[in-house]
Amino acid sequence: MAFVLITGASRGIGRAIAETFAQRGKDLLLVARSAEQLQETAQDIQSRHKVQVHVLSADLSAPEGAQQVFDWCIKQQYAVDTLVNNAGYGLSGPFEQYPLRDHLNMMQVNMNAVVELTYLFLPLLRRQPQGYILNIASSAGFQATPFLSVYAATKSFVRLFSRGLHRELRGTNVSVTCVNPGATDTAFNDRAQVGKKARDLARKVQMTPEAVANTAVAALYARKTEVVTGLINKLGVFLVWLLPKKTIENSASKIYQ
Ligand code: NJP
Repeated sequence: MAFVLITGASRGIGRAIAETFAQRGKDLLLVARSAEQLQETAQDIQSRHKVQVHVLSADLSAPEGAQQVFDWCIKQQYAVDTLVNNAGYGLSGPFEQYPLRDHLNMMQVNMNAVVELTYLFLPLLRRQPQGYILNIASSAGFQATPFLSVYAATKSFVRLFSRGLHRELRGTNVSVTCVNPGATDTAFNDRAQVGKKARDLARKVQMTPEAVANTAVAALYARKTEVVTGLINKLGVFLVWLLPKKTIENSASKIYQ
């Protein structure tokens, strides 16, 4: 049986997506940097589900990261019918606070690796009876987000890339689905160094990674173009559409400054 390949599967939303596919009996290929967390995730899933799970420790901020993932699949002769581009992170605070290298590394993981993996795996997906690509973007990708500026721009890129490719592949066996979570209870805020105000707000509205994963996998199998997870995030996206950009940007600025 063909595998589901998931990046950023060692914890958070990626791990929950792995669990959701395992519940459907799908074999898994899990990628992240932390070998230990990947092994622990694989063992946990295999202890409860009759599925194969293989793991690869790879750094997708490295220019050769995506190619390394692809070469591993080819060398091991893993057939892949589903690619989940989930690995990603943010950096909050003033743009100038971070070394340029930190921004570029994040852009490499959030955008370049997504495009590279999609490009490399698409020919393999086309060979399968059914092929799926699931890209995890963000509700932050619907507007400029001051003090999370580069992250929001990367997720806007993922949204537009996904929507464009979805249309390009219409009529083929491969579909592209973009999922936009809002605040979700993962390690995201720690890695992004999000401040107290935004964390307090997130705690009030955040979804579980399991709920996000269920929505994401259901949307993938329904071959939807794009979904926003949860009612509150849907309302947020509606307000972004409705209100003047300045109003939205001022309020985002107050949250993340
Ligand atoms: O975050 P977290 P989430 N190379 O930090 C891996 C989006 N999102 O689950 O490498 C390879 O718990 C990392 O593993 P490790 C968000 O933008 C979230 O929330 O070992 N892998 C871990 O497995 C992202 O696209 C929220 O550190 C790398 C995983 O990625 C997706 O959801 C809101 C890596 C991150 O797990 C999953 O993030 C939103 C690298 N260089 C969008 N760097 C939210 N949680 O609130 C990290 O709108 N990983």
